[in-house]
Amino acid sequence: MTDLLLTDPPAAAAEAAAELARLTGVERHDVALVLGSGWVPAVDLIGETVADVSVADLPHFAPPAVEGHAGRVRSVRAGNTRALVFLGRTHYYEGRGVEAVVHGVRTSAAAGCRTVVLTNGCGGLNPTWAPGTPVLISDHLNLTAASPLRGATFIDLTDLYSARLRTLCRTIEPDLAEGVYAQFRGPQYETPAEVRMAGILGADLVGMSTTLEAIAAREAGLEILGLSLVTNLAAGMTGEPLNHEEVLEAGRAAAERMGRLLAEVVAQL
Ligand code: 8IG
Repeated sequence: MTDLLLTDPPAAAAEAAAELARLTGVERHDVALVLGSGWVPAVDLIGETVADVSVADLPHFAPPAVEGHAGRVRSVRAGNTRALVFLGRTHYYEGRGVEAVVHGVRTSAAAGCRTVVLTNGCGGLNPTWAPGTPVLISDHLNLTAASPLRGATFIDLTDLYSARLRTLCRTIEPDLAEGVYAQFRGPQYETPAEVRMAGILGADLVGMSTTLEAIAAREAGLEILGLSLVTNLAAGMTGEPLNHEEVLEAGRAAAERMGRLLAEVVAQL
């Protein structure tokens, strides 16, 4: 495997951005949104779809692997803002390597974006957060033991999740909760003991995405907004086992609220 994605990730991102511009007819985009579990149904509220592309038609993107994740990229116009909306993402647990996980973020930066909105569905550790509760990510614990950075790239992650953008979200939804997101490798959900461990370490949310993308986004100079949708209480907090259908249902139920929030954020960037 001597794919450009592995030998020169920025060059791979530049190739993908050029093809994206060609296929969408949009030369540059302003903001990228990555819609994770539960967020995809919100896409139609963000703005007017100008173009819809399969990631399979873009250089160095992996085909989608998870049900409920569409594997498409839309160019959406919201007023004067051009948004690039990824419907689904490549997860680290798919085993395609960290370069594949962060390729969308790097492509977004190469496409001109200055801001990225990383969304996910996750488990919540706060028992007052019912399924369908949106939470602003204030900070993260990267528990994957992986990094998208190579060599001695000593990047500062203080205020990784933009305080400015969190404040903006609160002008739209004043009661938005905020919390620390822990990324586990997955794909299995946590054991109850792992959920207790995450809580002791300072996590409020547990999921399988976002932190590696946020690190790559910071390296690329993007301002980052992280938004989680609590789709289930984390393992062991109720007597019930977790299931993927519950995740999808919480997303469908919260889609309108999430869509309105994302549309307002994009409009006010
Ligand atoms: I949706 O409870 C969703 N994704 N790790 N734990 C982890 N990932 C998740 C969970 C969860 N719910």
